[in-house]
Amino acid sequence: AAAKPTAPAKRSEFELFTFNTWLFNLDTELCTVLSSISVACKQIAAAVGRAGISSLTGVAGTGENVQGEEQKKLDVISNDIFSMCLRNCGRTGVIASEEEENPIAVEETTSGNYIVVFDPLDGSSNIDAGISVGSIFGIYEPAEECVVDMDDPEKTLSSCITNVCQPGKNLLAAGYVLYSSCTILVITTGDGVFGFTLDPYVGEFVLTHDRITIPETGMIYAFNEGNYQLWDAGVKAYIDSLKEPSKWGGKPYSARYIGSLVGDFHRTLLYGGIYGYPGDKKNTTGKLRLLYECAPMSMIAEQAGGKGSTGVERVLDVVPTKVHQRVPLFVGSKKEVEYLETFFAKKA
Ligand code: P6P
Repeated sequence: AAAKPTAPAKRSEFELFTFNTWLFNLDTELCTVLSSISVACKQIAAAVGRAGISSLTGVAGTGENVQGEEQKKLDVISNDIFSMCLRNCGRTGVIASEEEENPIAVEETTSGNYIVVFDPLDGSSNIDAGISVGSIFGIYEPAEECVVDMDDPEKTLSSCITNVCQPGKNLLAAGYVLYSSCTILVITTGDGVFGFTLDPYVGEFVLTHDRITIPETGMIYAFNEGNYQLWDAGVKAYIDSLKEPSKWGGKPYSARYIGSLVGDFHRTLLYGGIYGYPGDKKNTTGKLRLLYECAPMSMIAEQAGGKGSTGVERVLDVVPTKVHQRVPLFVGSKKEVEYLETFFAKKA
């Protein structure tokens, strides 16, 4: 049966179904966290949109982050904005950022006690060229209070994160914001996927994609083929097969890759296809991080009828052992991810 539309029929052209209206259906505590994230992303959208004007392009001069990547000015600014909004909402117990080595216990917590993991500005190497970037987040609900031993906060916080953040069990909400030709917030709380486009004149995210479903196939693949020689035989054979017209009714797959996960994933979600970042000879677990990149994107894909896989298992079944743990990621149309998995099965 067709999913029920979420937005009521418009009573007037001036009636907007905003993100805040959509939030009213949720638990108050979660609603507060998500509202604070939407405010952070509006601020980041403004900073990204004015980067060239406000001298916000270029490197921060803070050296490399925990990922070994040179921080951009906007990486630091976006991380600060995200962290401040999450602290000030009073509902987060612990926050973990791609930009911070260790998770942070939030003193301002008054209730809720959620664990929020995020990549505040993914793909920031694209900023100076004005290419799409994005923010990615996941919200986990701890089964019990995350008791932080203030004598050894770092250790207990990391164990708190890895014990609590079981993507397949208690990833309550997952989402991203794409900063591109439009600023669009895409989110799931476990009952479908919804897209809200920022109306810059009203300053609100407005529902534009009511219950997104990913197309069965898209005949588009997004892989960085510059790494081809580093990939194992199964992945090479898979990529080679996409280029054989005879296998696909006379027209091979199209390659589309902008080097920004949020942009490549969003196109895959709406047009179908597959995004892949395999492990390789240099990095056997690939580049993307489980908790705040692979798991949120996989939850969104599954909620839209697609799939998120490491090649050999469902991403949401991976039990984390480290905050910045990396896993290979293949995500998109279910049929296309399952076709890729046959090349891993063959190898096995
Ligand atoms: P490569 C950006 O650094 C990122 O984390 C993703 O947004 C993107 O898909 C990927 O890495 C690009 O990595 O190695 O192809 O430049």
